[in-house]
Amino acid sequence: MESSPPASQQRRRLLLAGALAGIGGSAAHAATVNLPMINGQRNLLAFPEKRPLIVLTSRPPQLETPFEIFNDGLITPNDAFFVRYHNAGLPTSIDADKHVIRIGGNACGKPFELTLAALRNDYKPVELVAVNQCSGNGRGLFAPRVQGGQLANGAMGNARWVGVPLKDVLARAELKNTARQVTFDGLDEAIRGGGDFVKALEVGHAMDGEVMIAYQMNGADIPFLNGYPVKLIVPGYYGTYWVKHLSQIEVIDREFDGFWMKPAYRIPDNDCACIEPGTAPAATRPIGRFNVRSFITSLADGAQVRAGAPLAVRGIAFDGGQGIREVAYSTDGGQSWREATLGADLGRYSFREFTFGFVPDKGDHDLQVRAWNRSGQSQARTATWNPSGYMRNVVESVKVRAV
Ligand SMILES: Nc1nc2c(c(=O)[nH]1)N[C@H]1C(S)=C(S)[C@@H](COP(=O)(O)O)O[C@H]1N2
Ligand SMILES: [Mo]
Repeated sequence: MESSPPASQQRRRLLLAGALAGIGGSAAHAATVNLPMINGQRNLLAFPEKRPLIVLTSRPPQLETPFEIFNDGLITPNDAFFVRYHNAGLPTSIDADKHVIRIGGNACGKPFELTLAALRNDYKPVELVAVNQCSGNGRGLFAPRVQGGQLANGAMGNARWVGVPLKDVLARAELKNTARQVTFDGLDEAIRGGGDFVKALEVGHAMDGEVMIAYQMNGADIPFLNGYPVKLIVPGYYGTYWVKHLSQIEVIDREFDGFWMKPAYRIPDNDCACIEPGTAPAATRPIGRFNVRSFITSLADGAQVRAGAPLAVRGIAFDGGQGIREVAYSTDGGQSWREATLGADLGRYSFREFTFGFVPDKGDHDLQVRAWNRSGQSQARTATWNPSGYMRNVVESVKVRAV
């Protein structure tokens, strides 16, 4: 008698091809949302393992999380987590039992192949709650507008990652003392233009003990579109470094200058990472850590509330890894500020909840929140600008009407 493969194996072999092919056809009947920007109308569609999300492009899938989901809890559910790919040549089927990460490069003394089984069995796992955020989160809100995916603020999410410190894996690779950078490549490929998506970290960063090869997200396998079966986690750093379907790691003796490190994903090399619109930066550097951000999640811009009744407001704040120290709120468009109450601390890379309450008088109210991290960094009071639409962190405004 023929036996079917064990359940674990079936579960770990995911097929995407058919599912992705079917998606275009249903777009005509899709529900839509209007993001707060000109040309902001988007379809909501359910891709494999995902609930209906905001579609920026369908090939490759680029999906944004509807903002109200951030009010459901501090952890972003796997089926609601945003998706970003650069190249249309993404894998449609991955057998995790056969997946290997090849480790080599000209500054690697002992190249080897790491299977998923070895990753799970031969190393001590670590767990970390960390935000992943696209460099271009909020790009569609830039003024003047810039080229690139016109995202509102839903290209971010917070998850509990389980995996192995990259440091422990690299310890077995016997790095040569010429080692300068480590590069990361995934299974997806370029179909045309742009080139294969490969990213690099300084060797000291790669060895800091925090950068992790994750195989679990919120207690489950990583969803296919978020990098199944393994993904690089670079806590506090923009999502561009969080390489999905990780399949190759190279330790090299030079600075890597592939397209996705140079000229892509670079910011003006100054304190604000910003320039005057229409000018060009004198010098650039690779994008790095998140700046400080905070958002009201319990009220949408334009919401109606009850005049004279206590209103409980809730939101989230995060930064690049110092941790949030304080969140202030204003109910009068930023003229006066009070301190909000911080919620549970899930770690310095996580979303941090805050709450405040007030009793709105009849009329219009401009609600704003502004966070500080533990080294005193905060948010821009007026939006800064850069040509790629990266690192938006202006104090956002939520206007409500009390009736
Ligand atoms: N293999 C691969 N990994 C990738 C990318 C990609 O195009 N290919 N895009 C990066 C970018 S720019 C972002 S913002 C994050 C998004 O992660 P997510 O799709 O899991 O939300 O993936 C990163 N990792
Ligand atoms: Mo990104």
